[in-house]
Amino acid sequence: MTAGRGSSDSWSALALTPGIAIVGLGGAGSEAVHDLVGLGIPGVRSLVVNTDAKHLVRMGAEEKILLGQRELRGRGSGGDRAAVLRAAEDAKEELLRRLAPFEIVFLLAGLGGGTGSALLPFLARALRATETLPIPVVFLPFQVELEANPNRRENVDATIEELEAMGGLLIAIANEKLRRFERLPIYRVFQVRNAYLHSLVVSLVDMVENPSQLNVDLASLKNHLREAGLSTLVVGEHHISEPERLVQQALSESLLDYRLAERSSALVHLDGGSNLTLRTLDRVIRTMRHALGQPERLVFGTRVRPEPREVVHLTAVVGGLRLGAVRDAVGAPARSEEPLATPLL
Ligand SMILES: Nc1nc2c(ncn2[C@@H]2O[C@H](COP(=O)(O)OP(=O)(O)OP(=O)(O)O)[C@@H](O)[C@H]2O)c(=O)[nH]1
Ligand SMILES: [Mg+2]
Repeated sequence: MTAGRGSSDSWSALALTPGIAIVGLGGAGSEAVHDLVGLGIPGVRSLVVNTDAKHLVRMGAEEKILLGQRELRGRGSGGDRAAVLRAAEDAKEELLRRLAPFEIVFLLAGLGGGTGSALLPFLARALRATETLPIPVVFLPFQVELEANPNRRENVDATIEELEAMGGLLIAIANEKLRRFERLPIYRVFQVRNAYLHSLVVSLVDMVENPSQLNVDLASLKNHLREAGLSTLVVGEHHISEPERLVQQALSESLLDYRLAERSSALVHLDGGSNLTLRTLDRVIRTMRHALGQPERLVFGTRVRPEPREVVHLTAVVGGLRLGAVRDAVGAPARSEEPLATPLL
């Protein structure tokens, strides 16, 4: 039983309780939450946590938490992870009281600073000891940021190693991959990234929150993750006539080149119209199995809308990422001619 639920006797109240939260940690994480709120995330609670009071004030989120007021005086940590960790330990009970009532908590941070980098693994670990499923979402810094500052690189590597070792569902977005848009103003580049992240969050929320014909709910997601090792999330959308392209598109649009270990797995959900046939489903599953190197386990679900639809939406949790996959992405700058789309294998 998750703490904080069941305060009402009515079961319908339980069905309406927001079970999912997105939480921005530090500057970059908070800005991403701010953008996601702007794009609309119905039924999802938004929170930001920072050591920087001025930054916190500007953010549009339902709840805001200033951390480390005594030591850091609301001025940010300036890269001091140790100071942030001390503040987090002091506030651990309060943070868990606010976050543990949710069933899923997305934790967003840009790695390389002090606040987000320290808080993300701290909270992921603390939440894993509860019933709540934490989903870390990390932005990996641009190569130039790391070249200019070796301490930052150590900081980033340590955080990634910790997250990879924890296993579970991890969404990592390599900022270097955004170089494809290098002629756009910087704020637009981050908007493009956040729009992609928005589609990931909304797809996962939709998959577990709304009942479907072949259901993939929170319990099946948790069961799947228990065995899947380090996993990630991909989404795609394509015309119903080309199921193979739908899979390719979903796998290639990831903003990180993942490499799979020998034992891969997948949980696949298709959302389409009344014209979605078993044959289409079959083609999607076959292509997925082939692309992932014949995974050991492949669970699937579908939702069919009452009206016909030209477009099918795919959401997949891919398990069995090779350890080091995320860390390697930090070390490998993308060549500008390299497509954003890089297949999983
Ligand atoms: N501001 C901002 N930074 C981003 C964004 N995406 C990635 N980053 C990177 O996120 C990393 C961490 O920076 P911040 O989030 O500002 O750091 P912080 O967690 O607030 O930590 P301190 O300010 O050191 O306490 C940097 O390497 C940024 O380049 C974004 O959308 N906005
Ligand atoms: Mg900051």
